[in-house]
Amino acid sequence: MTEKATFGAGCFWGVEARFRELDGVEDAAVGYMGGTLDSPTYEQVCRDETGHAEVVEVVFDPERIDYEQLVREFFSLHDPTQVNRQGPDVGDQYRSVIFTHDDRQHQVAERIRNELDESGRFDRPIATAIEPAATFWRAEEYHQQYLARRGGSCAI
Ligand code: MHO
Repeated sequence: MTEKATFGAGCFWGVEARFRELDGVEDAAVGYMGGTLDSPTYEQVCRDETGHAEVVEVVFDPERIDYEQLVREFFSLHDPTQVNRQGPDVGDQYRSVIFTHDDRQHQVAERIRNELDESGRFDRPIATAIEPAATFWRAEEYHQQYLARRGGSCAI
C-alpha cells in the first residue's frame, strides 16, 4: 500500500527531483493545487491570478519511509520563512505549503513545523501553511521530471 504526500516549496522542478532521490519514494509528479480555476495551465498559474501553488505529489511506501521524514526533507530543501516567493521566484504560486491528506498527516506536519519554529534553526518565523489537500491538477508533461530530462537546476 502506498500513501500520498503533497508539498509546495517553490519551483516544482527542483522539489520533484529532491523527493525522487529518497528511498521509499515510488513516484512523484508536479502539478498545481489550492487555486480557484479547474485544469489550470502553467501560463495561467505563472500570471499569479489563479491562486494555485506549484506542488509535488509524492507517492511513497510508508513501510520504507515515513511521512515525518518527508516533512523534514520538505523543510530542508527550501527556505520556509520566505512568504510568497522562493529566492528569485516571486509570486504566491511559490508559497511554502503542505497539503495534507488526512488528520494524521496534518498533526505530524504541525508538530514538525512547531518544533522547527521553536528550535531557532531559522532566523525568522516559518511561513509554511498547512492545509487539507484539494484537487491535484497534474502539470503539462514537459514539466514532469524536467531537470532529470534536461539537466541543469533551478535558480535556487
Ligand atoms: N524561475 C524559474 C521558474 C520555473 S518553475 C517551474 C524558471 O523559469 O526558470 O516555476
